[in-house]
Amino acid sequence: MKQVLGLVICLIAPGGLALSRKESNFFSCISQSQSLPPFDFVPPRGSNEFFSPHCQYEPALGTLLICFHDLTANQTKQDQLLHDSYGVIADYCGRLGGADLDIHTFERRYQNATKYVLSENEARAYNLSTPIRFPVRLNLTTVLTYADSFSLFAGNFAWAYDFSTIMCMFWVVTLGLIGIFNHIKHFRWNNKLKGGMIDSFRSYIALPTLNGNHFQPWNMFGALGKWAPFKLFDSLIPTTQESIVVLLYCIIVIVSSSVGYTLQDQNALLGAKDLQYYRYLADRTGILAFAQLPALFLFGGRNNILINLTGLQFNTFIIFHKWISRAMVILAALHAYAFREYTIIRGQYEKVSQETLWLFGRQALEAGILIILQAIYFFRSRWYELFLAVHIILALVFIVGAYLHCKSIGYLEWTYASMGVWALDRVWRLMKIYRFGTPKATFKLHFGTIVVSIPKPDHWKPYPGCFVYLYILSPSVSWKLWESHPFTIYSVGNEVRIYIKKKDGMTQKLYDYLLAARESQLRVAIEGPYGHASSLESYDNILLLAGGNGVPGPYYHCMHHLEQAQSKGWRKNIHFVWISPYFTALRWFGRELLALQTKDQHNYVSKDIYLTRENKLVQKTSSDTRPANSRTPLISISSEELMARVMGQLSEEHLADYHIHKMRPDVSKLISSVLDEAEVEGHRSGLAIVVCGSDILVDTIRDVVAHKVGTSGNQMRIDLFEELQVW
Ligand SMILES: Cc1cc2nc3c(=O)[nH]c(=O)nc-3n(C[C@H](O)[C@H](O)[C@H](O)COP(=O)(O)OP(=O)(O)OC[C@H]3O[C@@H](n4cnc5c(N)ncnc54)[C@H](O)[C@@H]3O)c2cc1C
Ligand SMILES: NC(=O)c1ccc[n+]([C@@H]2O[C@H](COP(=O)([O-])OP(=O)(O)OC[C@H]3O[C@@H](n4cnc5c(N)ncnc54)[C@H](OP(=O)(O)O)[C@@H]3O)[C@@H](O)[C@H]2O)c1
Ligand SMILES: *[C@@H]1O[C@H](CO)[C@@H](O)[C@H](O)[C@H]1NC(C)=O
Ligand SMILES: *[C@@H]1O[C@H](CO)[C@@H](O)[C@H](O)[C@H]1NC(C)=O
Ligand SMILES: *[C@@H]1O[C@H](CO)[C@@H](O)[C@H](O)[C@H]1NC(C)=O
Ligand SMILES: *[C@@H]1O[C@H](CO)[C@@H](O)[C@H](O)[C@H]1NC(C)=O
Ligand SMILES: CC(=O)N[C@H]1CO[C@H](CO)[C@@H](O)[C@@H]1O
Repeated sequence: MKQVLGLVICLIAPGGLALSRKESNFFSCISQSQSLPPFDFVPPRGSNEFFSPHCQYEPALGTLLICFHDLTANQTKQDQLLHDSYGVIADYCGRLGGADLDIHTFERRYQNATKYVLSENEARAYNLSTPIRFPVRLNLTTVLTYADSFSLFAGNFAWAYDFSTIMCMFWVVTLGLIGIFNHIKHFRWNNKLKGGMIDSFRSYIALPTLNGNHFQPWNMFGALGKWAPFKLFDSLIPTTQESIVVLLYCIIVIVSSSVGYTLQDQNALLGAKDLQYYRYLADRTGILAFAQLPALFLFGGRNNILINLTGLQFNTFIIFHKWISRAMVILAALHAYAFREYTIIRGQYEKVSQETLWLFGRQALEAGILIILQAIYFFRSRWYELFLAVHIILALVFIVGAYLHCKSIGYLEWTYASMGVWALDRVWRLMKIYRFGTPKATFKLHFGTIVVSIPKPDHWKPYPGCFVYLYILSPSVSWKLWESHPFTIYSVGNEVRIYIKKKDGMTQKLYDYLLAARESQLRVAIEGPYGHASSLESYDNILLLAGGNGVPGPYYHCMHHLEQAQSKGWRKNIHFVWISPYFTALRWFGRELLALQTKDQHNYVSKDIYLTRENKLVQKTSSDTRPANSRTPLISISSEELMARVMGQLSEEHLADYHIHKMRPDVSKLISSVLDEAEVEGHRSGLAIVVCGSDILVDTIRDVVAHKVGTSGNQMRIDLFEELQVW
């Protein structure tokens, strides 16, 4: 009896068949039938010893049919239940039992079997030398104890599926709610959503960073983090709202994998308590791990439809992607651990651990653990391209391993969904590249910044705040032609401009190349546009805050809204503020600054430039205290002409309409003054703040805005649109 049970378990054990309650009758009857002396049937070589007699030998099949009838007798929907059980036999016999059975013959076969039937006691009187040649009516009491065990066993799978559904609903509901509030920003009555509870919620939950760090890496060891081994613990911290979503998700994962286990003293199917426990845990965590896959792959893609639907940034989804991956790997590790213990107790470890199914599962888990380790901020921020390549290769190893692990036992829908989502993202990316084409772009080194001008096809529609991935298809710069880097664009006329600040990777190579060549025509591919078209139309006041090289996005908004205002006759307050260290650090953007000045004849936009480190320089060189906003008549000529004339020597005189402050601005005061001005001018319907700049600046502004929302009482609604992204 024990050995026979062992056989059942061994067959359904390694991967954990998806047992549903439908299959309960089938497994109960077949298990009980296995405890009889053997039937007069020798399974053909290589066939499944467990299923093939019941599929190929008439008396054994008859035994099952009689058992089904007995189990379903007196039940209201007997026909339906019988039909389900017949379906299960036909299915298993087709897949594993080596016989294609027609369920329409089952009723006739049952009738025939009843003519020859033996009682169980009679059958037990047989022994090995005289095998059973007739159908047997199994003892219903014992069959029902199996049914009990199976229903617990199958019930565990049902719990796992229910929790998977709950997790899916969790994402739908949270992201849906966030999405609704983001989309309301398109409408003017968004600006009525303020005061009391709403402000407190936004001030303490929706807006602020968790600990002052969001885009700046944070180290849990504080100051120690500067030293080598501690540097490994640098990490990016989600905002408060994102942290809450992540926390809720983790709670759901923990609850899903820990409740709903019913252990019996002795389970007919699994045996003792510890065996039941390990087996249930293994099945549950295995399915839950698989259930994470679609969201994991969806959230990691550039063309995630949810980015569009929720209005959340790609980097928010990357945060969720990271946490889902961690949960998934932990669940998979628990699954592996529990199965290992289970097979060890059953004494099958040596055998089972050599099966391909086990080996592929192991491969997937190892790939998963490696991904988590190689993706830490330390590696990602230093060797992004290497990180990405290794990440993709390991993800492939992982998903193929997961697929093969489950190939013979089911659950493939999760892996198909994941691979589908991934493939779709790739196809979408190729389509985006194809739509832009691969034009030749002009690369120019302009005061230390690389300015790229790319002719744009007419049908390609950029929008303020969007970014693209730039591929440089020129082996002389880099042979890694597949490398793509995200850059914010500014588009004017039929040209797309990108301004690249030199870092240490591809941008460094490009910089070195241009140092020699100065100006160069290189073929590029552009993948985009990506990012949101921030809906600033519904706000009366717009504050565009840029820091350093982050200026193209806010500037694009500025030009766009200036055009809109001029053509539609809007009255709005638009403030363009650029914070930069030195005046010389403005020169690379001189052409654009002048273009704004020329376009904005009536000073519709208030234009401020803060030079945070200029003062020290100025004190050393001159005592130039000319009032910043004295107008120079240079304005009348076109910016292109002016550009040609002042190239290389852009000075404060040329920027007559800009207020140039040689100080570090207090962002809080800056926002207050914008609010006060709006109050005075009667533009009370909302303030949109668009920020892009260095990580410290953006984090500071986030917290300042959160504070303002909480303390500015019944003043107007303030919304923050961050354009910086770090992942
Ligand atoms: C949405 C967005 C818009 C951006 N817009 C601009 C812009 O207009 N002008 C500008 O100068 N910079 C911009 N950046 C930053 C720019 O993408 C990086 O500076 C550039 O990719 C660095 O390339 P590198 O090989 O020289 O980097 P490295 O010196 O190798 O790395 C520098 C930093 O950039 C990160 N990084 C590198 N490659 C990528 C990548 N493919 N995707 C995401 N992060 C990466 C690294 O993690 C590291 O933190 C933007 C970034 C994002 C995410
Ligand atoms: N969408 C995107 O993700 C995106 C888009 C474009 C660019 N970028 C990246 O963003 C970065 C741009 O930053 P950068 O390095 O060019 O900037 P930067 O030169 O360091 O300039 C930032 C300026 O902001 C000031 N500043 C910082 N914190 C401040 C605060 N709390 N209050 C007031 N002023 C503050 C600094 O003043 P001090 O001198 O006093 O420190 C400095 O003048 C680049 O790395 C670029 O690649 C990203
Ligand atoms: C009827 O059942 C007996 C015993 O199981 C079997 O030997 C015989 O082949 C069956 N006949 C038909 C027509 O299925
Ligand atoms: C069905 O009813 C018959 C007679 O009422 C009874 O003998 C039999 O045990 C019942 N079967 C089940 C499975 O309850
Ligand atoms: C097996 O059964 C046969 C007849 O049914 C009987 O003669 C024999 O002794 C039995 N053998 C054993 C080991 O019980
Ligand atoms: C079925 O088995 C139980 C215990 O295993 C026993 O008490 C009962 O008498 C059996 N019934 C028949 C019909 O053999
Ligand atoms: C929020 C957002 O970006 N919505 C966009 C989703 O995609 C459609 C069609 O591409 C756009 O029209 C929406 O603006």
